[in-house]
Amino acid sequence: MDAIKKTVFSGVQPTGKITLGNYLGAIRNWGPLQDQYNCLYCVVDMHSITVSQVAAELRKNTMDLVALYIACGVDPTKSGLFIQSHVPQHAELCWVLDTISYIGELNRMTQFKEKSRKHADNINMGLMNYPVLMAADILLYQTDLVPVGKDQIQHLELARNLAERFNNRYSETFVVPEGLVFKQGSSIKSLQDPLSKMSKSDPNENAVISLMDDPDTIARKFKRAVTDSDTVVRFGEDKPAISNLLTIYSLTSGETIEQAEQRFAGQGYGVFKQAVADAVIAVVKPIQDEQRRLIADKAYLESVLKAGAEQAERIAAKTLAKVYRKVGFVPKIR
Ligand code: ATP
Ligand code: LTN
Repeated sequence: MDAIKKTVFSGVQPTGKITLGNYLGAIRNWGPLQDQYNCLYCVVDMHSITVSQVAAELRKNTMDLVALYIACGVDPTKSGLFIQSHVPQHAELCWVLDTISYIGELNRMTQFKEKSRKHADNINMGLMNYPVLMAADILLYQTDLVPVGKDQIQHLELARNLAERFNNRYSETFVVPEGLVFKQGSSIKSLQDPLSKMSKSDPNENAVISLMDDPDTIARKFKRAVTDSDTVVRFGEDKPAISNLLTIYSLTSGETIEQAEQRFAGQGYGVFKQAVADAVIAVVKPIQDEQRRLIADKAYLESVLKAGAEQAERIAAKTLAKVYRKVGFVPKIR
C-alpha cells in the first residue's frame, strides 16, 4: 500500500437484490477512486445477519456481491476486496468500541428505529450494535474517506464520534474519517413513492430496480413509475417523482439534467420513461454479463478474496494491537 495516498473504505451488505440505488449512490463511485486512493472494499456479511438470513442464500449472495463489485469497476489489482467475516479484527475492535458507545446514542439511530419497526419480532443486540461494527470496519483501516449514500451519514457521524472519544480517552489512535457523499445519486427514491428511498427490502417489487432485472422488467417498472401532476419533464422540489427519474437518467446516460430537460421538452412522460429505461438497461446489461462470467470463475474469485483478506488483516492487526495496548491488555506471548 502506498503510504502517501489517503485510504478509502466502503461496504455493502450481501442481503437480497442489490438495487439501482446501491449502485448509483455507492458502488458506482468506487472504481474511479482507485488511482487516487488506497481503496478497501468489503462485503459486510456480519452486518447482514442482524436481520434473519437463510445460510445458503447468504453464502450465495456474498459471492455474487464480490463478483458484482468487480463487474462494477472494482479492480482487485488496485484495491483490496474482501469479506468482513474473513478478518476477525472487525468483531474484536467492535467489542472495544462497544465499551465507549452509549446505549442512548445507539437507540437514537434512524436505521435502528426503522429496522426495529420492520422486524419487531427480532430486535436483537446486533441490530442495535450495527453502527458500532460499521465504525470498527472504518476505523480499523485508519480510513480517511468513506463513499456512501446519504442514508449512512448518521452512522458515519457515530464513527467519527467514537474515533474522537477513543483518541481523547486513550491518546491519538484513530484517523477521524470523513464521508464522501456525491451530490447526485446519493438518495435514489422509490419508483412508487418518490419521498422514500429505493430500498432493497421494499416489499413492493415495482418500487425497486434490481441490478439483476432483465430489460423487459426494467422497462415495465419505469413505465409503471409514479409521476407528478403536470406533464412537464422538469427538475424541481415540487416534482419529486420526475426529479428522481431525471437523476437516474442523467447518471446513466451521462447527460446533464439541463440537457435532459431540453431533450424531453414537450414530449410527455411516456417517451421520457422509455428513455430512462433504455439508459439504465445500457448500463446494467454489461454489468450483469460480466458478473455472470465472474461467478462462473470461482477459482479467480477465491484468489481475489484470499489476497484481499491477507492485505486487510495486515493493516487491521496493526490497528488492533495498538488499541489493545492502549486499553491495557497484556500482549499475547509469542
Ligand atoms: P436496506 O434498505 O435493506 O437497509 P440498503 O438498500 O440501504 O438496504 P445497504 O447495504 O444498507 O443497502 O447500503 C449499501 C450502500 O448503498 C450504502 O452506501 C447506502 O448509502 C447506499 N444506498 C442504499 N440505498 C440507496 C439509495 N436509495 N440511493 C442512494 N444510495 C443508496
Ligand atoms: N451500513 C452500511 C454498510 C456498511 C458500511 C461499512 C459502509 C457496513 N460497514 C463501512 C461503509 C463503511 C450500509 O450501507 N447500510
